[in-house]
Amino acid sequence: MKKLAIIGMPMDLGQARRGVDMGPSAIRYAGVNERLKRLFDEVHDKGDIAVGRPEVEVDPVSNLRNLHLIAEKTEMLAKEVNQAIEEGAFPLVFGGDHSIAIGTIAGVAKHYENLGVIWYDAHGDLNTAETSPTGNIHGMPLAVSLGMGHPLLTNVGGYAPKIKPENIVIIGARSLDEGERELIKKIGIKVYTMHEIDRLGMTKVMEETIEYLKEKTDGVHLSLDLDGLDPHDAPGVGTPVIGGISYRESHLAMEMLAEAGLITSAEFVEVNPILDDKNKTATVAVALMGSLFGEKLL
Ligand code: B3U
Ligand code: MN
Ligand code: MN
Repeated sequence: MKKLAIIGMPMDLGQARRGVDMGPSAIRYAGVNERLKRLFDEVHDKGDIAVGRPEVEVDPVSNLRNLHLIAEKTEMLAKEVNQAIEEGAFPLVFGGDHSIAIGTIAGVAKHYENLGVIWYDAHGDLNTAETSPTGNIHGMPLAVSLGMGHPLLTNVGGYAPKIKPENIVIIGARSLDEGERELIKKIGIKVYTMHEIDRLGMTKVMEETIEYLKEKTDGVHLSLDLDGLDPHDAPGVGTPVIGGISYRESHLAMEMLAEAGLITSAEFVEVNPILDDKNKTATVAVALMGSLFGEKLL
């Protein structure tokens, strides 16, 4: 019995551009339910987490914009994700900016001894208040999940850390801050930047990623930031970075993950329909979900 639980997280508090809170609506508009119903025995769309319309925090904690709100709302998401897993469903979360991953991973990681994470992104999202050039928490969720950052964030879900550096693979990086580069080297995170993707090809990158995670993890979360793709293919994102992963390479990556049967939870984030071109980015996200869950061309 293959069950899917869809959870929308309409939150834009992790960065400064409004509109990414409409991501879950845009993804549903692009036909996600109909598409995934063919691939699961049961699809339960649980609707959206009640983020509401909170005023952005007037008194920001130093270099952590909307800290309290994000801690509170990601805690709600963590509970919902946890419940979906307890019900025996595969949790699929729609963002929202990438700060939502703090909640998704908090809900997932306690179900595994060694959760693997594939972070498909132009960015490392490994900043802390000390290293962040912007104070935007969407640039911090991977560090937070490793137990680094403000305790209000690292303790979402009631435990920390959620994941270990050796169980992480970053794919598509091309915009890393100085502190992130240092951290990657210091704690030993596997990273396939665009250089390796160009050099090895996506087939080899995914073969190596699957091999690397297969043995040592008992579940793998896919956190896919649409800005990992090239802005030509996914223009509706808040911080586009040229020179990214193509639509075709991304399909191949998802198909190889489907074949490997490796992924146990997923989130698709940073879809901003206000910045998009006729809902192209949400449509791309839904197509990639099709491949991730085993859709075949023939
Ligand atoms: N690394 C920068 C920029 C950034 C991170 N994530 C996104 N943009 N989407 C930061 O603000 O931490
Ligand atoms: Mn990101
Ligand atoms: Mn990004």
